[in-house]
This record gives sequence, structure tokens and C-alpha cells, in this order.
Amino acid sequence: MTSPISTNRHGDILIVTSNNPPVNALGAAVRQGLVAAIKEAEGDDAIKAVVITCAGQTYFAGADITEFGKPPVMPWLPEVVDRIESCSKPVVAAVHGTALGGGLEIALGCHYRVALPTAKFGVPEVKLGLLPGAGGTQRLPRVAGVPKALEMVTSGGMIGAKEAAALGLVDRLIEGDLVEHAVAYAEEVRAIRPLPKSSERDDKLAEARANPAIFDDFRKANARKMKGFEAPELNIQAVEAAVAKPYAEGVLDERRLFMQLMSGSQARAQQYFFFAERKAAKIDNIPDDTRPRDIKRVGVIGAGTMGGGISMNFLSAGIPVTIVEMAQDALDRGTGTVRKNYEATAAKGRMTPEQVEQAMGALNPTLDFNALADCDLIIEAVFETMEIKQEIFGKLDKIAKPGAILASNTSYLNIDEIAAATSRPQDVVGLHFFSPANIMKLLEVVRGANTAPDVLVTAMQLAKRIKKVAVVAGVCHGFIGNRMLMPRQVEATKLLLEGATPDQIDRVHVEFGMPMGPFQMADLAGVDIGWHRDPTRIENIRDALAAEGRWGQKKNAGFYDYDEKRRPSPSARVQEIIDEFRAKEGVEKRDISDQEIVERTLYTMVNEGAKILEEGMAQRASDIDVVWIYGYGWPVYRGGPMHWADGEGLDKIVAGLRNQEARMGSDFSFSQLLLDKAASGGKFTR
Ligand code: T1G
Repeated sequence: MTSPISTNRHGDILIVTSNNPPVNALGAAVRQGLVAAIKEAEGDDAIKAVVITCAGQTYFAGADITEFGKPPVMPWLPEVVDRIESCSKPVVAAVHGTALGGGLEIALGCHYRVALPTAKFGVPEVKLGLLPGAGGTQRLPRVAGVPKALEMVTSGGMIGAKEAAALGLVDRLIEGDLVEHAVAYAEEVRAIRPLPKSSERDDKLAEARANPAIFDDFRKANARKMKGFEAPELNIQAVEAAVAKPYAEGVLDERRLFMQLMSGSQARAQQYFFFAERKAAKIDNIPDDTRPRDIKRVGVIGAGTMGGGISMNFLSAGIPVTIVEMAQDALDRGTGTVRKNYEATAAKGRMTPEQVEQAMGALNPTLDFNALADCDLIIEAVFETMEIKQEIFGKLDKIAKPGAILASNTSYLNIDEIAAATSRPQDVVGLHFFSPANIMKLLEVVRGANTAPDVLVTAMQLAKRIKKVAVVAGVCHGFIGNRMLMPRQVEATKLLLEGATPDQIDRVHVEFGMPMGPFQMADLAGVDIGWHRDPTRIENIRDALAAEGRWGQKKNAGFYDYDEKRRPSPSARVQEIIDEFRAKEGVEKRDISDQEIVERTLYTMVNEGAKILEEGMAQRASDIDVVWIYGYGWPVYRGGPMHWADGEGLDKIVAGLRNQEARMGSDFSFSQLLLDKAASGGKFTR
């Protein structure tokens, strides 16, 4: 087995190159090769300096996550970094692509760092429920300063090479051939002594020593973002140790905190999710050589909230959009909203005014349906009624060019019935964007019975291009996400009649880690969504609220009352409505435990997920987890509903549902797959 690490001489400089596709992960062979290369440099007086570089798409992108949970193979990464730093000759890191996690730690172990202006640097370990465990929490603050180190270790975000250079994390930005210039840099520094060692730096810690409040101030400022997560806090503690203790002691704290995180359920969940997200992109039983169709221009029908948001995804990716409406005022309103959204982004400095104009320049608003004739992909985003969609697809069938992909943004209607309105069902697919469509990362790609393989491949590839995470769903009511939302909403509403309050049910969900509970979500989305709009027809609590204009936050009243700052408070009027319905339906009021709420809302979601799996409406359990984390904010540190259920124990899930079966009545039936797995000790995701 040839080592992924090769060395060659350029004069008296040893060039060490890693070639470990796809991302130069620091697997055992890479670590062993790096140690051998340092030994080679030490053992040959003719070598005066070393350059460590990577072939392929990127510099080391971190430890090899596939090794986690397996018996460790020496040398471990901290030792490799220390061996580099203790080399008696200067070692220069030559960075391109993304130096992430252990990759940045390798670079920090080097005495110098040079980089292409396009290089990026980050310590994303926190996204895996971890912290930089190879000296990163101790060296990064010493080189980049405590404030930036705190921001990087707790967010897991990347910084660009220019910012890294300004911080002193990069010694020189290279224009041109990276290795050639890195060798020249090594020649320049070959004789400089003492060698600059990050672990011995102290100057940048002084500011934090003089202001120990920096840590608690940081905690307070970031409390909301870090709520529920264990890793950010332990990252902060490791950086505190870097300030309070000499390197040799601080690094022991880092090791202890790393092991504490690595052994926890949150790290397991977040590492599981790292791979789940990537697996979602793979479509089962599609020939590998299936070629995507070329999408040069996109058509969007409907310039409402969804149509506008959908259009922005493509405009931001540089793909021109023709957006069609029925009436000029609606069209103007829609394009006006798109511009307003872009200008708001520019106001936050995340876009330049030129980019706004460029995006708007690629938007072609029109009332002429025939303008869609030259689009390669046409997405319908109009009212959620089958009649309207079938009429539109019938028209599209007549004007769209051959090979154009015809997509519906429907959130639960039957794609096969929509496709039946055309003569080309093989070109029809569901592209279910989540609102707000220009923000939410999730895209459900709904595979019709006749959807052609290349249409699916095109959709999945396009999703990546517009920075969405796509999941393939089958044709069923609500596909994956909204289908699981339904039992949750049904049981949550019944629990109101039986004695729970909106506040209690929402609190249970928020304490669980959801961004909001079912009723807070209803108020945000709109209590009137899907309402029949007949105020005299009051068949349930929601009808009663809608009939009184309690449409949610937008009306300062829904399941909650809202003050002028949209702060919610329990509503006496809503409680009256609930009490009236309870009396009318003769439901006995009783105390409802939080556990019952979990069993009747979260456990029923798992049961529905199991049905989705056994019906083949999702390709794999981990896809369901991707849907719920990216589409509804399920806490990533619990890994998604199916991963979480495995951790709870499927037998416990079944027992909980048995507890509630009588109360749930005919609304509930067990998934056979869930029962079988619970009985056999099986799992969904492990
Ligand atoms: N280990 C193993 N495999 C990895 C990997 C990694 N670190 N990073 C990516 N892959 C695989 C990925 O699963 C996919 O495989 C393929 O590479 C392409 O990835 C001690 C403990 C580098 C920005 O968290 O952020 O260092 O699906 O689709 O969009 O302190 O990959 O093709 O089979 O994402 O071009 C810290 C994680 C580790 C970086 C490239 N590092 N990776 O994005 O490609 S912990 C990370 C990324 C650590 C030390 C600690 C991205 C990328 P497949 P991709 P991409």
C-alpha cells in the first residue's frame, strides 16, 4: 500500500506532499507518513527546511471522521502536530482549499504558514460535537487571539486567507504557484532561529488575561446559539485553560474535555448527521452513469412568497429566472419583494450592491406564459389545489420545450396526478421548498412513479448548486416532513381538549430542543393556512381561532396573544375556546404530564417515520433525520427523530405508544416495522 505522503527535494528544501483524496483527511497512513517525513528531514543535514503541502482539492480537511469510534491507530494527531513543531528545522505549511480541524492544527504546528488568497481556515469540530483535540484550542488563541479563537471554536465557521493573514494566522499570501512560492519562503526563513512555535507564543493572550470577563461576556452574547449544545461550552473552557495555564497544562485540559465530548451522545449524533447529510445526496438504484440535464434557465410560475423565494435561490447561483404571474400588480409585488430581500442582505454586508443588481438583472418578470418556452426547468409555485396545478401542467405541456423538467412546489399533493395532466410524466418531479424558500436549506425532491432517472439526478445536482440539502421522497400525502408533522399536530390539538395548554405543549418541545412548539409554529406560519375561510363553519379549535381573526403573529393573536414586540403570552380567550370545545365534545379535563406529551407527539412522529420507511417513501432512515433537522429545526445534537428513537430504545418508544394507544384512538396505528425492530432489538440508523 503506497503511503499517501510523498517527499521530494527541491535544493535543500524537503517538500512533503499528502495525496489522500477526496479531502486529505488525516487518516492513520497520512499521520504515519508525516511523522516519517519529519524524521527524514531531521536525519539529513542537507535538508534545511520543510514544506508541507497537499495535492488535490484541499489542504488537510481534518481528522478522518470515519476512524472515530474505532480502535485508535498510532500516531495520534496531537503527537504528529507536536513532532512537526519540535522539528529542528523550519516547517512551512502551504495551504490551499480548506485547512479544517486537524488540518488547521497541523498548520499551527508548523513554524510558518503561507496560503493562496482563496484558502480558508476553520475548526469545525464543534459541528461534530467536539473541540480541536490536537492542540488547536491552545495554539489558535496564541496565534489569532482569544476573541477570534472563541468565535471560531464555538461556531465552526471558516475565515478567509486575507483575514487569517491580518490576524497573523498566515505569514504570507501567495499569488501564483503555491508550492514554488512556499519553497522560496522556506529558503528565506531557513536560517532564522529560534523557530517560532505557536505553543510558546504568549503575546496574544495578554488581552484576555487583563480582561477575564471576556469569557462570560462571550457566553452571554452567544447563549441563544449555544443553547442545548455541550461542545461550545467545553470549547470555551479549553480556551480559558489556554489563557490561565502554560501550554503543557492547558493541553491536558483540552485532552480531558475532548474525551468528555467524544464519549457523549451529542458528538455521536452530530457525527452521524455529518454522514447522513451526505448520504441523502445519493439516489438508490439509479445507474451511476446517468447524466444530468443541462439547466441554463429556470422558469417560476407564481411570484408569491414561495415563487419569489424559489427564484432567489437560482438568481443567487447565477442562473437566470423567468418569473410569470397572472396580473401586473402581483408580478410587481413579487419582484419588489425579491429586490427588498436582496437589499436587506446587502445592508448586512453579505452582498454588494453590484451583486444585487446582477441578481435582479437575471430576473425576467412577465405576464406571458409562453415566455417559459425556453426554460430548461419550470417550477410551479401557485395555490395548493389539484385543479389549478393540473390546469397549469396541461398548459405547460403545450409550451415547454422537449426535455424541459416540469416541477411542482406542492407541499403535499400527489405528483403522479399532476404528471397525469401532461403527455410527459417522465419529466415531472416535485421540488418541495421550505418557507422561507431562499433561507431554508431543505428541498424534498418528490419522485413520481414515472419520473425519469436523469430528472432526479438533475434535481439532486441542482440542489447542491443552489446550496440546498436535497432528500428524495416518495409520493404520499405530505411526503416525509409534513407527513410526520400531521400526527404531531393531531395529537397536540387533542391534548388541548384533554387538559394541556398550548404553552405546556410548546414548552415540552422547546425544552426538548425544537426551536418552537406546534402552536408557536402555527402562529408563525399562520393559523389561517389551509383554513376553509368560512367563519360560520367552526369544526375545531383552529376554525374557531381563524373565524375570530386570530390568524397568528401577523394578527398579534393566534394561539397566543402578542404585544407590540411580538412577544407571546397565553391567551384567556383561547383557553375559553378550548374549554367550550371540551364541553361541547364532552371530553373529561385531566392533568397531562410532560411525558405523555412526548409520547403522543414525538413518539407518534417516529412511528410515522417508520411507516414512511416501510412504504418506501424515504430511501433510508437517515434521510428522515435530514428532513427534520434542516426542515423543522430538530436539534442536531439529537441526530434527528429516527437516530434519537434508536437512542431512546425502540422498545421504550413502543411501550410509550402502547400507554397512549387508547387515548389516540383511530388516529393511531402502529408501524409494523417499528414493532418488528422493537421486538428484535433492531435499530433504524445504526
Ligand atoms: N473525514 C472523513 N471523510 C471526510 C471528511 C473527514 N474529515 N471530510 C469530508 N469527508 C468525505 C465526505 O464524507 C464525502 O465522502 C467526501 O469526503 C467529500 O466531502 C483532532 C477531531 C472539506 C469542506 O469537520 O467540511 O479534525 O460522500 O461532500 O462539499 O481536532 O467535506 O464522497 O463518500 O463534504 O467539497 C474536522 C468536514 C474533523 C471537515 C469539503 N473536519 N468536511 O466539502 O465535499 S474532526 C471537518 C467538510 C478533527 C481534530 C478533530 C467538507 C469539506 P463521500 P463533501 P465538499
